[in-house]
Amino acid sequence: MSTVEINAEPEAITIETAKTAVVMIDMQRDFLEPGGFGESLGNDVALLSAAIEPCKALLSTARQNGMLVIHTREGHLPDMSDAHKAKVERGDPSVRIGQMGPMGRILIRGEPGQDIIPDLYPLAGEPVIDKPGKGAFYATDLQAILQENAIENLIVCGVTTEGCVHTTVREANDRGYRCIVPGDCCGSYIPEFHEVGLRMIKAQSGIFGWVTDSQSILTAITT
Ligand code: C5J
Repeated sequence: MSTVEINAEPEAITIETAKTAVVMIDMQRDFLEPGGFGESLGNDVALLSAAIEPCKALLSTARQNGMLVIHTREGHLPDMSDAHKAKVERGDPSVRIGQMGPMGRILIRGEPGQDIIPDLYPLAGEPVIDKPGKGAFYATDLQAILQENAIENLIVCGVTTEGCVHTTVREANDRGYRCIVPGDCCGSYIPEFHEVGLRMIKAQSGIFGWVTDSQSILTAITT
């Protein structure tokens, strides 16, 4: 473990790797895989899967350097007692949360489509947080896990940039965590939202955090 400086915007940031966790947000089959729920809605999943290789490289380096790696999956209990009506009752009734999709019930825990893609699958012992909301802190153990591990900084990757990544970064920022977002490790079905989402994080002297790319993090950690 070491203290490293990462090239980032709006400015470089120095972190202790021992106090930094990598958080992989919702890299789930239904969002990323051809034939999944995301694609069935007419989305181009290639816009999301471009993040897989950079995430793989980052995960590998983080693991080799003993950093804490945490994964999240958006999803609800099979009885949907944790799914607000306001979240469920939108869009075409046949493709709502809980309905049968191409890879099982949509966004229901334990269904094949709700699981993490094989390329980024958690290793034994890495925390996997099933979250009912967009943000990873809402109704989960995330904060307790971070506190137990004395974590101060988060490297936040995943999908979608403007959805669950952004909500998590905002929640983390309000709780005092420094968030570093490698843009190439994130993705959105709407490229404009990806770009603007990243700009919003680093605007106003880093109002929500720092934006960088995977190579800058790998270079900082490995040299
Ligand atoms: C994620 C969503 N993961 N937008 N979900 O961003 O519903």
